[in-house]
Amino acid sequence: MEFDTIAAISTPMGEGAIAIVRLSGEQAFEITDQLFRSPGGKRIIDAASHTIHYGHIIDPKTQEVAEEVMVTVMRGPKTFTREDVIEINCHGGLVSVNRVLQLALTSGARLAEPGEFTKRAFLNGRIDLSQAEAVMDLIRAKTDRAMNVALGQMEGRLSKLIRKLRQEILEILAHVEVNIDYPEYDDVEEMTHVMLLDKAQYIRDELQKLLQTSQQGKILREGISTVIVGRPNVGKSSLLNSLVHENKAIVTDIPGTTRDVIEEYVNVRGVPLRLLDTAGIRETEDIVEKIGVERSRQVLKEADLILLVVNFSDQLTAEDENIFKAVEGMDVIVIINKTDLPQKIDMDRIKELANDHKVVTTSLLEDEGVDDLEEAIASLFFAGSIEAGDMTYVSNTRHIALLGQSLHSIEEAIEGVEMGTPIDIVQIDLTRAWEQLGEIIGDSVHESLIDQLFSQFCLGK
Ligand SMILES: Nc1nc2c(ncn2[C@@H]2O[C@H](COP(=O)(O)OP(=O)(O)OP(=O)(O)O)[C@@H](O)[C@H]2O)c(=O)[nH]1
Ligand SMILES: [Mg+2]
Repeated sequence: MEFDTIAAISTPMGEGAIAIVRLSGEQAFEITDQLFRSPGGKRIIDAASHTIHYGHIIDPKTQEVAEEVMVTVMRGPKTFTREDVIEINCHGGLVSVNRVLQLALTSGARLAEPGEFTKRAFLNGRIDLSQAEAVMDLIRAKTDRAMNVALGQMEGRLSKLIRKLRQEILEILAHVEVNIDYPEYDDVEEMTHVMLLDKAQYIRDELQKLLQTSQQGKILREGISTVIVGRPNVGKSSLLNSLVHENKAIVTDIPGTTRDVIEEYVNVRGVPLRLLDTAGIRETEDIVEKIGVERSRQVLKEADLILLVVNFSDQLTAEDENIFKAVEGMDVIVIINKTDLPQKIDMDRIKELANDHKVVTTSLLEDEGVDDLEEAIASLFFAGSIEAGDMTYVSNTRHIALLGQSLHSIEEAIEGVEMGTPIDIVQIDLTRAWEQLGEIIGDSVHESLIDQLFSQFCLGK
């Protein structure tokens, strides 16, 4: 396919040692040649593929030097997009990188939309849709494990599995076809039914297995949304700081210190947590604190895990009890903090309130009990350890939905066969399952979906 030439800054916005302006498309080399001057007068268009060239970017109108650069030349199809690709490595700050981009744009390139480079890689057949989505996950991966999942997907592990299952469905469909075409042979029908059930059940089991990984996959990708709640001053922010091993949140002895939700990513024994420290929950007249308390209540609802902190050295209050009530039915670890101080808390009542939840005692001031807490978190989620490396995890919401749909279609087909439904009805269910799986790898996707998907990428990718 032929597309116009796109350009974007492909490195994060902000100060860095280098920043890269990337161009992709038929005119990438010509456009660069208008801007680039090498000391030896070499032209990019004559350069060998996958070579790098020193020189300057100049403004073609004024001949003023804009930036000192290294230009990487990559000829399609051996590139990310399969098109001709130029990467201009700039070393200045934001201003000069932007100037280089502007010059590329005034010389004939078009500003790339978010994800457009990856979209081209997909449209030009270099990667399939699930691989393209993995690129996005890779950029966002918060932990090593999430990175491995994304890498595995990018290498096409999921695609391979999906292709295999689709192939199996096709084989069943072929048999069904024979059955419809030659209904006079009784034994063909007999065989088709047995085979159909057999194969469909196998596919159902495989889909179920894949879906079972999706919970963990999602966790690996996004982190377990973990909310620290409790009354003011019990040590919530201290807990966040302990878990991230850094003083990220402000800790003071003034109740109501934390006013807004603080978010940090942390890896607890391989379990990725998206940790949220919240404002202590209490009745308050302070308008700012009130908003903070309201936010605490909101994030609470979306949490995968609650770390509920109470004060060992204080009596339980109605506020504590209310917080326990608010998290009923959720995954909760109760943390009794400040054990270095004299006990005032009623442990029997805590046991009643905690119910089945795990209870951990800590003194964050003296750095005690944090190990136990980490252990509790890890065992809660992975019941031991998981082998992220060797499994195909499904972590993408769109993939999970499609897998669920195709599982449903397969189940309908199985039910149909078992109930003796006419074979052409069963055929419809099977075909649907085949299409739904196809959507995961982009074999039968709508164009609007493609646009929407790629627009979620960051600019320049
Ligand atoms: N003695 C003792 N003090 C602690 C312990 N953990 C925290 N503190 C102190 O308790 C006070 C409150 O701690 P924070 O972590 O700010 O409490 P918080 O729950 O975030 O409070 P708010 O943000 O106001 O809701 C600070 O002075 C901490 O140093 C502990 O284990 N023992
Ligand atoms: Mg706090």
